[in-house]
Amino acid sequence: ASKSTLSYAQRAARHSNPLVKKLFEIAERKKTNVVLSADLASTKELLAIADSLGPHIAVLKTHIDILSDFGPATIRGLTELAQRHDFLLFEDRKFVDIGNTVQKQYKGGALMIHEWAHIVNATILPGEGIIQALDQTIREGGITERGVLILAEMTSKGSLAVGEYTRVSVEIARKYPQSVLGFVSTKELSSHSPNATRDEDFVVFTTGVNLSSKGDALGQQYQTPTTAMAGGSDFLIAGRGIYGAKDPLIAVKEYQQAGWEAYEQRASP
Ligand code: BMP
Repeated sequence: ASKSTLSYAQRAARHSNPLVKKLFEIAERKKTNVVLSADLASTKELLAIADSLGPHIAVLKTHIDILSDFGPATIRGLTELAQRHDFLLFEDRKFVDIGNTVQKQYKGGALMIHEWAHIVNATILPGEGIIQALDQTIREGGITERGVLILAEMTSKGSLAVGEYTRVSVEIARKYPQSVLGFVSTKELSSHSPNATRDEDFVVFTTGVNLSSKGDALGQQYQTPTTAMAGGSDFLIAGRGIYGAKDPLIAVKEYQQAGWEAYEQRASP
């Protein structure tokens, strides 16, 4: 069976990566495939929205460098809320550098990303070394449940993350099954590729999801939860559509319901 016709529970049961298993189990348990892109500017606002919307999301995505007051209280708060509300933390850091530099940015530095973020992302623009570097830190870093998503496409107008770049993203992902969980992309990429193996199951996270807008004034381009899920997405990343709504709690429930219905439609036998 193609992975997109399987349920999250079935995929959890047969996946070999413990973090992907956990992610699918959370989705199944909470009946949500929503990833909240919590692009807020203070720790207080970030933790408040994580606390109130936490029960409705599978993953909280951060841009931790947007915060004006990042510190130990941010890490403590996020970690505590992730446990309490049963979601994972994804730092949208988009690493792009030589492997040696990226290891330093990931493992230590001001942001301590490896310490608190279950998931990070990276682009293969620098070549395979960047993924090799992150994989090494994940395998040898002494913390379990850490993984990478390769940024295989982008939603902004004129994006150059297309064609050969996207194809090689998938090829590199196949070489690091212990740490590469899947992709950030607008649609399913891997199972159509000629080198796909029968058992591989990459997770697709899709940004640029919005129920009511087509885009913004700076090149962002949106699709709906329904089209994203129909295209093979597994997790829907929404930011302003949720936190920018008049009532974010009502909004997150709408995205949860739309995403879950589209998933059930796809996974039903
Ligand atoms: P919004 O739903 O408010 O447009 O936010 C989208 C989020 O996803 C932002 O955090 C942005 O940085 C991120 N993102 C994106 O929009 N397109 C991509 O191709 C990759 C991203 O990480």
